[in-house]
Amino acid sequence: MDDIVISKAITQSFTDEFVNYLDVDVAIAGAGPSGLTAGYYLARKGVKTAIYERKLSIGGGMWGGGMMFNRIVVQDEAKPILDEMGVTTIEYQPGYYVADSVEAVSALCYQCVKAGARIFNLISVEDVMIREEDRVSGLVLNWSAVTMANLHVDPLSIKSKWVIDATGHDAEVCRIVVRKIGARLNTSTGEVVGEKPMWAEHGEKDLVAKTGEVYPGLLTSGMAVNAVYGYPRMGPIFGGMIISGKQVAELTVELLR
Ligand code: 48F
Repeated sequence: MDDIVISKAITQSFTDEFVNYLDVDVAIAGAGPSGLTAGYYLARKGVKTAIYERKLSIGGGMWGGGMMFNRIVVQDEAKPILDEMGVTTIEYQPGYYVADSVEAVSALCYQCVKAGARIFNLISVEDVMIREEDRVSGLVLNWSAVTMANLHVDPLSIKSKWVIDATGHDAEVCRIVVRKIGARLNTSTGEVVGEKPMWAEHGEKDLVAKTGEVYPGLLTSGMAVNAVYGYPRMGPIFGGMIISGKQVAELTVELLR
């Protein structure tokens, strides 16, 4: 057993892959349920997709279910997606399906990676690349450990035809675009409006209605949509998140054509 071979295998294979993904079709910020679903459907269409996740674990807010009861609820429209991913659901009442959040996250992650999307965890999106007359054209990345330790270390950049902000409640990429270049987003104020109090029915509908392009080169999916447009949060119903992920993938495939 050669320790150096083990070290080489890890560093070389990671570096090869990272270099290969410096120029992608789609870069997704955030590996929560919407980012993972988007990655799965994009990769299934042969789109070169990289997902960058700040944390060690992927899955975002899905692990914890509702208030740490590790169950999620989805509605009729989302059930076929969970079926396709191989997640077991139980109909609790007509139109309300319960799933184990641990199984759901694991399945989304596995299917996303097996479909061909690459997930780079422990990497934070800290800035965007703006080119071609104010179009978002890539992401600026750093190790999350660098950010957490407040080290003065410069980041690296990746180029992307389209960027998807799937960073959840914080809508971080959209906020960066507004802050850094004073961009006007496709929202009522031109800025990130901020999410409104919990209202599952409206939150879910608004999310699906507004998933899409919010600025040239930049799309939003999942909870980031509600944060950007000023729509209600929806709590532990997760159907809208995965529907939004599928929808943003389909839209991006069209845009790439
Ligand atoms: O928050 P998150 O799960 O977003 P989502 O996919 O789903 C929202 C639900 O979990 C829940 C909800 C359901 O009703 O309201 O909140 O829209 O996943 C977002 C992921 O993005 C990562 C973050 O760690 C999380 O895993 N993230 C956030 N900012 C960055 C980031 C960043 N700057 N760089 C990289 N990853």
